[in-house]
Amino acid sequence: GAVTINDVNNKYLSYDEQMQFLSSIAQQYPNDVKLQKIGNSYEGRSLTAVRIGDDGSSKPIVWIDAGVHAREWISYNVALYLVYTIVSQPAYRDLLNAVQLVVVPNTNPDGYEYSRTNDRMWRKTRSRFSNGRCSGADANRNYPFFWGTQGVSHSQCSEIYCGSRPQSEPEVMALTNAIQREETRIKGYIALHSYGQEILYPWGHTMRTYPSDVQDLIQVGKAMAAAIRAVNNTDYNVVNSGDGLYPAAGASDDWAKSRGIKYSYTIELSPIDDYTGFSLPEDRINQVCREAFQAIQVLMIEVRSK
Ligand code: ING
Ligand code: ZN
Repeated sequence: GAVTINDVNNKYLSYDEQMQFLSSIAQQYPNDVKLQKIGNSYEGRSLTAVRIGDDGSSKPIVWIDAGVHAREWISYNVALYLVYTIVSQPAYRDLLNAVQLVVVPNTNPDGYEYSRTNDRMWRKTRSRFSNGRCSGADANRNYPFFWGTQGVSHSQCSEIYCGSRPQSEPEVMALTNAIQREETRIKGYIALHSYGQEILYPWGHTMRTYPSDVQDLIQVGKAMAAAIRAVNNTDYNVVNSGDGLYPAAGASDDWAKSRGIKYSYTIELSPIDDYTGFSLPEDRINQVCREAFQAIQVLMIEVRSK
């Protein structure tokens, strides 16, 4: 049968089911939701951007993408929940009139399907390189900003292989092209990952180096964390990704920030650090979705007033 919000709230979905859900939402809310194909994955799956509240005007945009790392399953559900909730609840009408949202719910469909069917802990894309022994690159090390410098590997078999060159991955090429087409309007960017319950801000390519407006990033990051805490007392830490986690060059949020997108973050969703890790039980999906939704709403409100 049809894929419903009930499914999104209660189970992990295949790529095809995710796309079915988006099609049904686009059919149900034709004035609010437009599906835009921004490219193909290495294996030829469509990369879909969901444009919400795109009325052809020059409203500020908040851009959300999810699941660049295949095993971080909760991120896909959070993105789908966001699409559904923002268009189906009248309370968000005003916000959508002022701010456009673009959501790419699955930025690595090949890796995700591989994680579902072959290797639950798969992280990378599934591209093949010439003379390659191993498949895939870490798409979050493949963005063209300080590419290949720190916290990466140049070995094809590594989990953090940065690719043969910047944007070697078709998924990264598609995302950077799509963002650059409208980058002057994009005021907020969040890459959804898991896990760790952290709101990470740039720069991540090295340690103890921050954008000049880092205080603004921290302030809005803390407002997002407070909104999450208000739901069920869940704690998200606001930290610099280079200092708090580890330096890693070629990540999407660093690149977005380098393009002038002021509020650029990576959110590490739940769990925090328990034994479930990437395999968050399905009965916890809904709460994580509701929490992340509140954080994204904070960012939308912030850019609206800018
Ligand atoms: N974490 C991110 C990673 O790509 C990160 C952390 C984000 C590092 C941004 C640097 C910059 O390793 C996960 N869980 O993937
Ligand atoms: Zn990740």
